Amino acid sequence: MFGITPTLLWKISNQMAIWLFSFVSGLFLLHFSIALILINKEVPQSRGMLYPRESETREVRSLDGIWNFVRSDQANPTQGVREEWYSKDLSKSRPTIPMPVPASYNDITTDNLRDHVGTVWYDRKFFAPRSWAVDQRVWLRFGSVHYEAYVWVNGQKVVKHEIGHLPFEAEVTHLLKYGAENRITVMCDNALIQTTVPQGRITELPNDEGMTIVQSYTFDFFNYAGIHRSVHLYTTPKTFIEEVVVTTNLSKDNVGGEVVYSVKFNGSAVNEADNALYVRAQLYDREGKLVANGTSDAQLSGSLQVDNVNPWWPYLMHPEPGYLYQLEVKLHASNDELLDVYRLKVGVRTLSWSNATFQINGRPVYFRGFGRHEDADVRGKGLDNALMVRDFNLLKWIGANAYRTSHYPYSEESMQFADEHGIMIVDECPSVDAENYNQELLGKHKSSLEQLIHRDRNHPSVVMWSIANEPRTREMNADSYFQLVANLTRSLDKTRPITAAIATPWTDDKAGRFLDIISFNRYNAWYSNTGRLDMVTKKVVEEAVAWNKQYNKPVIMAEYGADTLEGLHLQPAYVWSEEFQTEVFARHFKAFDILRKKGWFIGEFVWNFADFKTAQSYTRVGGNKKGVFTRARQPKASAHLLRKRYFALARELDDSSFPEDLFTYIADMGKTENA
Ligand code: BDP
Repeated sequence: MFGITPTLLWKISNQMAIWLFSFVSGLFLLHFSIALILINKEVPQSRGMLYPRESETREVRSLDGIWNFVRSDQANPTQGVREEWYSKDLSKSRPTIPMPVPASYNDITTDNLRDHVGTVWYDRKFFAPRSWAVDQRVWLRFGSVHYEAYVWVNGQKVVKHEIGHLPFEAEVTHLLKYGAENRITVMCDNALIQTTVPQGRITELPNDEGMTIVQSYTFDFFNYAGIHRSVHLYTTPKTFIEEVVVTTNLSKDNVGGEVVYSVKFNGSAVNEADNALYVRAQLYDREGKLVANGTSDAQLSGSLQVDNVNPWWPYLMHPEPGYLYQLEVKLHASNDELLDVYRLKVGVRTLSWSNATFQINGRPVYFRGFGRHEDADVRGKGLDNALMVRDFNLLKWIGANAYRTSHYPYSEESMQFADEHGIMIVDECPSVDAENYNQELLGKHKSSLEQLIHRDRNHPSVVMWSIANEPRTREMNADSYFQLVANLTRSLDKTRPITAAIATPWTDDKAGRFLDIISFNRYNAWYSNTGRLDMVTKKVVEEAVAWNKQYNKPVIMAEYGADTLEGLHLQPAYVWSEEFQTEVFARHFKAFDILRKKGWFIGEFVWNFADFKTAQSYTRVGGNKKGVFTRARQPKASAHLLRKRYFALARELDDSSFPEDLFTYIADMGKTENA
């Protein structure tokens, strides 16, 4: 057991306490207007968690595949823990069904597993080779389990992790049977309450059979759950490289590059007196040529100078975008013995920002991109390489240079892909629609950012941290809450600016002053003035100007769009039709072009890249249909329009050329066509 009574019952009572608290504090507020005092407590520091990579000192083994699966009785979510289902094969406690890993479990079966609330169980067997018993450590790592995970190996507790979309790991060296079969058991809980990130509510409601538990949430995507990303076993030497942090610099003319690294090791096998470990760092270019090397100082830090450097540039900003070097880190003992080797990709680039611009390698950036979701038919939020590669093909086809990981951290594999392809990422933590600010929520929100930054700090593609989506920033406490969240983020990474996507009207917002860049979400002609295409351009311009005036910071429109049913054509444009989405976009483009001239408007992000699933609602036909692509990743009419705009912007701002098929031949229009 994990020392606490897991999960749902505890959560429900916890939630009731919070309701009670907000009710009581609500009474107080009425009479005395006293704000809840939020205390800035330390958050736990992540350790290790380097992406698992093979090397001459490390082995990596995937545990992906078909696992056994059991859902708990919704009314009895802690039964499996009380009855110790983890102590033997799950099939001995309950009939199991096959379940793919990685995948969300919700849409796999034909019964209503989709709407299950509470705990589910997974297990599988694996073999630990005899060779692993000698002189090394074995680690068990999960790319992500949503929302909360409890893990046992051979019936022994290993690790507990809360908050989805983030990796966690634990050493299992001492728990494995080597040269024998082992069992791994995972209990996963999807319940969201007022102190989880994101928040939700659990209510008990009468149904035809008596009472049932219902999960609700305000955010607009389906609460997919399960083992969403790969599960790995990997080995390290006893004394090993635990962390590598890389930052980069460029000379003014972008000709000289610098890679600054700092390494942490871990290892009980190291002699106490032996404080003379050192690191040899070597940097290789794309062709595998060694371009710089050096030896660290005693703190295992150092820097490498790269002459005639190839900086990392975003897609279409340079003929060779996404240039990556390979950094090879070798940990040596004082007697020069090679202890451990870890390699990672490094992009050499600088970021800078002011109250009007955002620059990469000294050149101003204008973001043309998307809000997205990790979402697909059948596998839900499960990692899917085919889908990921298709999405990057579409991003490049359409000429985008950026996306926001709305509304949670995306897979590590997709971050690596973005590095390779020069796609800039606004990296968002899992806080969406935050409200009823409380101390416990603050702790978890901060922890989600700490874990995110720990995971993603070395990615050149990550150019900004988004600390929340549409938090209720007019609420009492929003200012002290976001001050603490922003301060923590800044203390963890000074090299990237901070934003949040805000939908609260600028007049009521209490968070913008803590950000470096203001992002706002607004659905003109959709949620406000539905259908009124004549009420878009002016409103967008006015709102962006107001945000800029209020905070004197660069402004991005982080969401705009319209639900569109593929194949529905209505002329003149009418809501839900392809014509309407196209027109809504065009009216926004006009506003963006007016705003671009003002000097501080730095980006446009369409909502959404593709259609995605949501909770059931009468405003959603099979999910949110604001995609420019369908859920099957085929273009709607608006995609062709957006493509023309994004390439036109790239040509105007970054001098890139048009793809040959951008314009369809219509007639011999001389210079006007494909000029
Ligand atoms: C915005 C949210 C986004 C929703 C979108 C919509 O940030 O998650 O999907 O609205 O309603 O407010 O389409």
